[in-house]
Amino acid sequence: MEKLNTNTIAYYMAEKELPFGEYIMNKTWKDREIDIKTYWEIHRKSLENFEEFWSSIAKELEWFKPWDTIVTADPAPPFYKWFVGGRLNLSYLAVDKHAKGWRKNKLALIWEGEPVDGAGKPLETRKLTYYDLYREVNRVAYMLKHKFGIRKGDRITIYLPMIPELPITMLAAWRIGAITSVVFSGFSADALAERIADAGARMLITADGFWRRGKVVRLKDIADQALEKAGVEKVVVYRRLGLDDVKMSPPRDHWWDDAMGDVPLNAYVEPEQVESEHPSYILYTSGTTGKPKGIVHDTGGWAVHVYATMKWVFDIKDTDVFWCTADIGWVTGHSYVVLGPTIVGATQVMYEGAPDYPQPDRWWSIIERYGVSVFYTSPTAIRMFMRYGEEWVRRHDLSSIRLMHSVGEPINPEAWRWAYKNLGREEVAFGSTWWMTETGGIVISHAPGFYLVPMKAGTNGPPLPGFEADVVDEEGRPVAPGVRGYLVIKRPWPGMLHGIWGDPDRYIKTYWSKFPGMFYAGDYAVKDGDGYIWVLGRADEVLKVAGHRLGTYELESALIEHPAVAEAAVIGIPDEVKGEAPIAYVVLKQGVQPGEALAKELRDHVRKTIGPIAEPAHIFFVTKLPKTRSGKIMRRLLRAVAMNAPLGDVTTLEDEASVEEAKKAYEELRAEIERK
Ligand code: 6R9
Repeated sequence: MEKLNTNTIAYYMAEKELPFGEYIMNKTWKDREIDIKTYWEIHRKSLENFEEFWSSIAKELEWFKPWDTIVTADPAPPFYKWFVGGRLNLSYLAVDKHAKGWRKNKLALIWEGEPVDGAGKPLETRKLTYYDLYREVNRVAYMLKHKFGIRKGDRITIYLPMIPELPITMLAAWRIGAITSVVFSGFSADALAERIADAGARMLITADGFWRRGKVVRLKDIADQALEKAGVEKVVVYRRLGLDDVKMSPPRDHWWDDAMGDVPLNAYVEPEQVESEHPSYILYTSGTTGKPKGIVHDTGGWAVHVYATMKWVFDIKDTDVFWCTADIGWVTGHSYVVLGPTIVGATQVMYEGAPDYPQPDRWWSIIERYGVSVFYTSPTAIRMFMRYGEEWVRRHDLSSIRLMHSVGEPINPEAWRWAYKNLGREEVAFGSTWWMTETGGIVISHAPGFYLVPMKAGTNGPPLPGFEADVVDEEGRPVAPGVRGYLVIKRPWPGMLHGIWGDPDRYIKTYWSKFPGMFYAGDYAVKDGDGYIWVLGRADEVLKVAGHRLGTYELESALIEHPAVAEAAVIGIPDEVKGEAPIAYVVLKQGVQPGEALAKELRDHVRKTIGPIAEPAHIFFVTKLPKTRSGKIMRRLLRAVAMNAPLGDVTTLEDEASVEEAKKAYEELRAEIERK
């Protein structure tokens, strides 16, 4: 059988105008089933009464002060503000509300560390009730406010692994109106330094280290390298491992335990009643050009969006055990680990380590042990487990799962079917939720908690109620079914970004200029005859490696930094497991000799400057890169070469020999792979 991957299957269907999958419906969800025509009717009504629709949902949350205006553009579009005049607090909604009511003793968090004993049993688990969480959030808020003088609007950079202290610190920061900037613990010192400096953070919260695939990652050492380039006033270090040789620099650095030492167990910090449009977090994400963008989110709009989608998309009930496998360093973890489950008072699972450690059934054993019922994961993970084989799944009873979704990249129909059968017994509701850092929450998805339109293997489904997403052509006109176009959102939505930190012009230019009046997502998509949207992948120079967003620009900058490199071009090529893998074309400086050793050195260099996820799968040494006459690298041609596809329009190409060279390099690699 021909091996298909994420990108090609969707392109293939789009290009050949094939029917986009058959309807899939199961007995279990029969009572929620509606046909697509009925759904579009509901969707149309939600847009007709757009403001009332969203305000009726916002009313389900507790506000200290109700809003005067549902949505307005201030000073002008695209600077939208939601629930203006309203005041609320995320930490209050996430913990106080539950700790004061009947959920007080309900489990909020079941955490499992990576290490296991000889029999494969986890060595560390922690369980926190909503009352425990409430107490810890208050105590950390007390530390931030009274020990370190953190005030409303101050930025705190958080560089922590997947331990309970990560969501606790975020909720504590939001309690006092501080703005969090979480940096993925897999990122390098340079990436951390850049983010600390851009956000102007007063404080850094990190850990001594953590476990990953049986190895210790010494996080504070990496943080120290970053702090040489970007300073903060205070650093708090959580002892995750108890390493005894961690370098501490007083008076800047404090151990978490010392800082928390005399904070009373019953410390209480009044939640700051922040304005709806007050920023809650900055999250850096890759774009087409330039340094990562600090995407800013508000408080009220984001809360409403996340709350609504927890109900519609995940159908969360008090009897559920929710598990979103994403790291909190990415947006999925912000919305669906930190805020989503807590705002609805759910019990959730959080796991520190690698999915296949110590062996490929770790996740299945977690699901079995805690009875996970709603499961949110990524296509990369599913494809990895497909490779390991069904035997690993069959060792465990996964019958607790009743609903699943995937996120982060397109899911190929094979992976969808595999998961539907092997994890979901062909009984679960299962979709692929499209959204991005900029949208703050899910936008296009099946919504089994609401009504369920028939599922199809690999689709994202129709836009959720209250969201006007569409696929348009170059002129901004809706495309016909089966025609590839650009994904846009045609009106503001509650969880939308509130700009780019410190760069309003870039906000307008990146998202609102390609199609006036519409948010441009940067994705290619097609609609099928039912109006279901199938997102195909990025239309710009952004890679999705194992669901993690990386800019070609960032990888190229990292390579060019190396003294041997003159020029570099990076593209993503389809990868069976990761969706995409970066490959790099490198032009060396005069006199430098190419070779295996240098290729390895460059790969390591990228790991070091960005993080292990960014490591190029291959480095090709060439003497020139394909460029336009005006000097822009034509990555599109490199991609065509790698995909063995037609080159398309080459009239602007300056030197055809560059493409020939890329072809040759690629053919050599192919031959080498075949030899092996
Ligand atoms: C949530 C998240 C955003 C980009 C987005 C698109 C891709 C995300 C997807 C999907 C197809 C899905 N993407 N979910 N593509 N189907 N269900 O991943 O945010 O890291 O900002 O990435 O991810 O290309 O534009 P982020």
